[in-house]
Amino acid sequence: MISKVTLLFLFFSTLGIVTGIPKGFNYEESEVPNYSLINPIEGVSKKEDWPKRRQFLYELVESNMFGKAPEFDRKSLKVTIDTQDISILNGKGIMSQPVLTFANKEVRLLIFRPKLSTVPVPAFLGYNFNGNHTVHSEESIKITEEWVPRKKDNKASEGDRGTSSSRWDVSSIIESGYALITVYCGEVDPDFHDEFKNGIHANYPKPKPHEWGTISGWAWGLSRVMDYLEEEKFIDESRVSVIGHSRLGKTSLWAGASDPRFALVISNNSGCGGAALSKRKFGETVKRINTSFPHWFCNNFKQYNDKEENLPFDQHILMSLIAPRPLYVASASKDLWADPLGEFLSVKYADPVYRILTGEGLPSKKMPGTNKPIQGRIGYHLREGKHDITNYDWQNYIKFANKHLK
Ligand code: GTR
Repeated sequence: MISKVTLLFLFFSTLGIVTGIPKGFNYEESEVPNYSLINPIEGVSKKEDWPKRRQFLYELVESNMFGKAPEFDRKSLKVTIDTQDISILNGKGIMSQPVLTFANKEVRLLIFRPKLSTVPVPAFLGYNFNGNHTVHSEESIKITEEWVPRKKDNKASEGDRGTSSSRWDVSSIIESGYALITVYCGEVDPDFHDEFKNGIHANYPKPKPHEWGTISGWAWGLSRVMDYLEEEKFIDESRVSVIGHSRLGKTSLWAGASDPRFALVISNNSGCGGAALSKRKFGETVKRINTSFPHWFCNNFKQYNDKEENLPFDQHILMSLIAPRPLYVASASKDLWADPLGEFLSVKYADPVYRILTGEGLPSKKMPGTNKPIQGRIGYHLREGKHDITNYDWQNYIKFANKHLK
């Protein structure tokens, strides 16, 4: 007799809900097809050759994957201060919540900065998934009025305060002398497909096949935050690390590639469409991501559904576009959906670009074991555990930022 519990287990495990890993995809190294990758430094024998090669590669990735975002007139960015700064973390930090208005959207920043600093501080900038009020339990954090996922009527509520706080190591960040700036991604562009009628897209004509999807829109939003940071006085805009987890890690990578003002770039478990090589077809595939999230990439990317081998580049090119700025990619051992080895190989194959431009790259050609970070001009670690961003990850990002930005 099979018990009800076993039946339920079998039912949910076919859906991939028990393991967290969807079924019907490849998780076997032996099943990875043969693939060939373009050489990022083809025709580049010295530093001076890189800008031209980079421009060619940038346009390839932009027009086939993320999509071109519109120009922005900085004079149209409006800043509103409608809240008071408050003291947090037993007086060690100050919290502020300015609102930026651009492309007809109001986007509220949540900023934590060290109280005692007399000079502008370096910062981490990254989106959150569910609203600023989920990042920390402080009750004066404004609750977003925009669409939020997985909630009744897609409305955020008081009950969500601090529910994502394990993902934001605010005290370590502040105590290490950094500010943290976070924004709810849904205030820039809600994370569902409606033919680009919502979010910042609504302010522009419907995207053509080579024009911006939501990830490119989110990255563009981070550039607007950067426009603001260039004007305000507490944060040193020349030392901003852009960071993101998962879909927001894909976003931080594209933000770093498309805007050279980001001094350092961090991708946490970004997987398919982020750091992982697509041609390995390990875990999530191009077809799956374009089907589940038709709004994330530009329409041209859909021509590679089930045809990864036809892609004129792979994700090591996205990594290369960030050079010479420091780049950190992190994976998690149980996050097979995001293909940890594919994420490592991407940075490994971008290493030659870093070597030519800076003389320094990834410290090892071999993938390190779990919880054994390697940090050169490129950093990488494989954290023990599941798809998530934890204090362990933050400790390594802070160390990496200390090495490069202090
Ligand atoms: C998954 C998606 C991944 C990743 C993840 C996330 O459903 O397949 O590519 O982005 O969502 O953002 O949490």
